[in-house]
Amino acid sequence: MKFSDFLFCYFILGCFCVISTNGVEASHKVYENLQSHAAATVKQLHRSGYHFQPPMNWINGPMYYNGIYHLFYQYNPKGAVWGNIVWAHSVSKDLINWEALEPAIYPSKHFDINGCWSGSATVLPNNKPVIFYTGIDPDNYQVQNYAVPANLSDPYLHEWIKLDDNPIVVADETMNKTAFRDPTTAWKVGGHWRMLVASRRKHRGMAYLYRSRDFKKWVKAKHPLHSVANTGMFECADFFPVSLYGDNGLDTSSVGPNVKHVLKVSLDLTRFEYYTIGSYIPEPRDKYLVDKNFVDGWEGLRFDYGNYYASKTFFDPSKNRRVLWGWSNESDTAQDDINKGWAGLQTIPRKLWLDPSGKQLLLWPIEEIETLRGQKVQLSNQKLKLGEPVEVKGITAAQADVDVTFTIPNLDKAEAFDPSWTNAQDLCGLKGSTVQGGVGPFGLLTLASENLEEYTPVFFRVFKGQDKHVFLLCSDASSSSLRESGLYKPSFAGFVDVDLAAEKKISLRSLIDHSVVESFGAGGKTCITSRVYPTLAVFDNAHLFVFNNGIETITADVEAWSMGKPCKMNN
Ligand SMILES: *[C@@H]1O[C@H](CO)[C@@H](O)[C@H](O)[C@H]1NC(C)=O
Ligand SMILES: *[C@@H]1O[C@H](CO)[C@@H](O)[C@H](O)[C@H]1NC(C)=O
Ligand SMILES: *[C@H]1O[C@@H](CO)[C@H](O)[C@@H](O)[C@@H]1NC(C)=O
Repeated sequence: MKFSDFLFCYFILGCFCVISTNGVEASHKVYENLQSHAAATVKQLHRSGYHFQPPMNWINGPMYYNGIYHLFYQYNPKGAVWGNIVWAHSVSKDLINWEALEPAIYPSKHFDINGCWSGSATVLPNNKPVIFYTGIDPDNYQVQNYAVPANLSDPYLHEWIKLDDNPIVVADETMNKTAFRDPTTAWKVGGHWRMLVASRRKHRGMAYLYRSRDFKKWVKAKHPLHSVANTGMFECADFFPVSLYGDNGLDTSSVGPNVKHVLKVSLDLTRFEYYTIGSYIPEPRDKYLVDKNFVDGWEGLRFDYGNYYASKTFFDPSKNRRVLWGWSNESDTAQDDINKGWAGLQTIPRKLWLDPSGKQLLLWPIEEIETLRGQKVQLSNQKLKLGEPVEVKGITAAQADVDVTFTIPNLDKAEAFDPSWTNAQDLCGLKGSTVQGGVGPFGLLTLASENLEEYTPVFFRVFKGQDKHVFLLCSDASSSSLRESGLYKPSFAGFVDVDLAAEKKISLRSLIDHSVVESFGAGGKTCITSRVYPTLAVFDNAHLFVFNNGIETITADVEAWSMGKPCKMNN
């Protein structure tokens, strides 16, 4: 079977969450009844137009090498059988158009015979790339392996070789051999390379640190780089530097006085990711000190407060930026995925850098996505009065890029903030888009049917806190579909750290693509990805509105574009 044929065998999807939840234990939910029915055709309803949509994806190691972007992702060509997880491989020159190649890594040796799970790529200073990945061995233990390109002159690096000195890292007696995975991109300071492997010790999330002089013999450091009590298993750890000044990215080995470090972990138990920012002190012994005032645990900052997991960053030297890529799973059922013939997508890659405040990161869709912008409409100085939504007409609302700046003349009418509202998602559930407020809710009604039977609102709401205003950004799926059963419709939300005293403006950008809405509040301070499945608001019957259900009148300046399809989309 050619790879392009089995790209359409998408029935493994139900297992995705299981890989990460339970490793190889018996509790795998394998949807056996679903395994053998490939969808005859890929259903177009709800399929995204401009997002990368492989059959199944869990970012392994995005990489830039000699002018080409490589995306490796987790994929099972044979259905839901655990042992066959391979590294599928696609290449691109612009992060927009993609070409699928043969899988880069698949089970073939004793050290990965039961699976080739996530990992990372590192480009060594001699311009040679190396992949680290987790192999599942005959005992179902998780071990760390490496692979190198068979032919460095091949611009696409089709073929990868696993050398016989694998595995390079195995869990020792003090560690859990079935919870030890996802090696990071390596970095080098002084004479030593370092990398992390994610794990757990009872309920403590662990980021074990390994060091090597020659990139082959790796020795576990006496202390993990970081660990956090009561988080549960860490997965897909990512550790990278950000510049204190400006928005340029840094090579993963950068250290120095103008550099901060970020540690991100995906939490298996909550199915969310969180990050901290801190200082990395490599010598004499590696220390990562989280800056004051960061929450290190389930309530910490997130790259995205919605459907977003297993992300990885990489340094893109061609544009001097750090690029983040995350996976967004479906919010319908496994049976729906079988019927659709596909599931899961990659969010639009995001450039990532440190906010000037140092208190958080900023994320913004890579500029290349703007090349897909087509027909443009604009609404200037549009007054938004309580309960009078205004339609943004003239674009394909099911596949669009919308950028709005809201001007709030006065914050006096903001509702009082109850300090017990610590959970943004609960608060959004309580104060939905139709619950009248003082300042807000105002924002967009995306993927809306003409008469608003269905809509996915993305909106701000402002509260008066004890000593400052509190901004909430919601992306609420609860009214997204008339379909009542089998859909997960959370009211995703995050707080937005802004001070409107001076400017009185706040921006919102949403990338809308049939069943995915990716939103960026306040220039990328708070991001939320929602997956929704309208029944009426599909294709040309989807509409877009700006709205305000607060007493204070808000002004909106809207720019919106129809979005095109890339020429080459992997399949
Ligand atoms: C390596 O790749 C180059 C470029 O594609 C090709 O010309 C050459 O034949 C390849 N070498 C081998 C040994 O396959
Ligand atoms: C090791 O990890 C596995 C998978 O997460 C878990 O089921 C098991 O209980 C862990 N063992 C110990 C001793 O913590
Ligand atoms: C995506 O799917 C929803 C609905 O099934 C689950 O609730 C989430 O936990 C899941 N997210 C991840 C990261 O697996």
